[in-house]
Amino acid sequence: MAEEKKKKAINFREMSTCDATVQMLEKAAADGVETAFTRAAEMKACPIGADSACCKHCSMGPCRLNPKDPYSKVGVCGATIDTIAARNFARMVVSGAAAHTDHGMSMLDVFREVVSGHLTEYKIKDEEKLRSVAESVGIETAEREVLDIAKDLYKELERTYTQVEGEIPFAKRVPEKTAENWRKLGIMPRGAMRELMETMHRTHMGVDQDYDNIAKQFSRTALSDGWGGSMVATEISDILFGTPKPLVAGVNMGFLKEDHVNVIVHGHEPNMFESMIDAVNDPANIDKAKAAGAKGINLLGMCCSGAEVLSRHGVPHAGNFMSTEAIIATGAVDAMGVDVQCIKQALAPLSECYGTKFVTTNPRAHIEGAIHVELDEHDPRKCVDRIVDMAIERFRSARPERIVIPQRRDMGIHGFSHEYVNYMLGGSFRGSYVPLNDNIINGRIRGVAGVVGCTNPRVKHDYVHVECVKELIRNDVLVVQTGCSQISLAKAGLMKPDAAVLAGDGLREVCETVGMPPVLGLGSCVDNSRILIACAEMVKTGGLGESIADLPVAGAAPEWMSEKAISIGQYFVASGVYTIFGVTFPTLETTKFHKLLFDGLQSQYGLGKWDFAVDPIEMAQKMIAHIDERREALGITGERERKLASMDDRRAI
Ligand code: XCC
Repeated sequence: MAEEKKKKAINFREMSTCDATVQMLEKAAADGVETAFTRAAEMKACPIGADSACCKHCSMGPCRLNPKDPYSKVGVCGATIDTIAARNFARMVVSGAAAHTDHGMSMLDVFREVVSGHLTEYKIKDEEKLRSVAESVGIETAEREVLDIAKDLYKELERTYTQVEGEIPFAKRVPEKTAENWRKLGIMPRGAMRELMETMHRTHMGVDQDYDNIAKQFSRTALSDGWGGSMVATEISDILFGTPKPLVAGVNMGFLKEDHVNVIVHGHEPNMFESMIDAVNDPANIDKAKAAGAKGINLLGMCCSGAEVLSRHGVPHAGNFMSTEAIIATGAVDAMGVDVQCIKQALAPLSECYGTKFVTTNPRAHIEGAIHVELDEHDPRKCVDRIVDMAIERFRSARPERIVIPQRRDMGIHGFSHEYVNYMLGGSFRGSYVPLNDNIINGRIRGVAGVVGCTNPRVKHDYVHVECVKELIRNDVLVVQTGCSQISLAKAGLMKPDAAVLAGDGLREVCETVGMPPVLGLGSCVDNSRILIACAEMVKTGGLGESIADLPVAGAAPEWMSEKAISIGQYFVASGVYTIFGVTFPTLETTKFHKLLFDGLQSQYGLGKWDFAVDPIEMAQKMIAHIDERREALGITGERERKLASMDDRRAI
């Protein structure tokens, strides 16, 4: 019988460099359960789809063009390969941007309810941040009550979504020359709802059929994510739950505890997690766990939810996107509560195999086979306490006979923010980006790279992230990180100050002087907005050009998989950043649309540009080449100083 046909043995060592993940994938295979790794090995990616040579926007098709000779055919309506690929790309941007902006909108919903006094479970935790965000969008804060400022801020930030005409509030943070260029090109975003709607309209059959014009609109849409929805998500989360400050925290599966009730939170929005922290620390719940025979309740995060609370509270992180199934395969997870985004549907049947209580909590994300307990922000404890109860019950009565917890615990420093970079390099009295810019100008730091994004079973898990970052720091490039990439590097030990020994002489000197790691984790994927703000600060500080496009910076998503990554990539490109992706790229190299993304956006429009490489060293070298090109254009290629900065030198800066 087909099902009984022996499947080819898979060598998981070739699929991941994460020891704990490999160990658990082997266990899952021995237990007879599938994972995304085994499914990817058995299912080839569709070649037509991978090249974006297929259009299914109407029922005259779906139309398949020939990727080997893309201009030999057009679709039934006459759509060319450039129109088809541009429309497909635009819709990836829309989906990714919608995910981030909807996340930002829910944070703003919580904020509105807090400010209006309807919601008392959450509070304004970071008043200093509230004031600084309000000031950045032109709200008067001097001698005003916190609540008054918060009400004005809510009204102002709502425009990020609903504004029909005119610029979104955080456009005020964009360096003037960059913003001027957007206005000239017609890509300064209006409210996200309008941009998302217009892009969906334009990509309907028979509307916008000029790839160049479509590219302008998806750039505007992506900008409404980066400088809009994502930025609101980050800033409101900081105001409500606190701006992260560096702290020592751990990642990996070794933080599961066999003698505790283990609860995992997975997804993206921080509010459910914040309430879960209260629930697992509630003495009543701890007593219940003890009565069931456990020593206590152990809470861990996964994916971006995990990155949020790793940064803010030092809650251990169990693993990134490609480890989520492996973590269930330990058998040690009593309950997993999930909200939105990056939750593999396979987690539901897999949880059933191991008796894990798999609980969806968000009205936007039900999963067949999961238990649904909806979270109402007005009474969040009702939902999270129920998850804890289910976890305790599973601990008491339904744990599998064999639990295996890989003994890997990787400590590092997490919780950097653009505010902290200010303080860290400038000191508490002279907080500024001057020292960062100065170290870039004098060449100790060659440039800054954002290495971010997902993991993907089509490439060796964690490997591309880690090797790319190692090559960058070896060449004096300071690396900032978010999302699952940050977890890959944390597992490799690069979030420790000791990792400075792997850096080039110049970067090492700066790291050792300040006591910082060469790789700085900034949080979850919406926190890529922190990187945008840092870029804007670098421009405003001076000495590195007048627009973001002038900066010696580059971005990469070495193992990307989600549409959110495409939106992030596009908002970095549209902001002026050279951005390189790995795995695969949804265009055909020989097409005009590809040339626009990989060259024209920069050469014709003064934005950034896309690039692609699968090999991590090639990827890093391409980023370094771009950084060097920018350094040359800025006239800062001169000999690098190798002098160790004394405290006097630092004070003098
Ligand atoms: Fe998802 Fe955000 Fe990608 Fe990780 S990095 S796989 S998008 S969890 Ni955001």
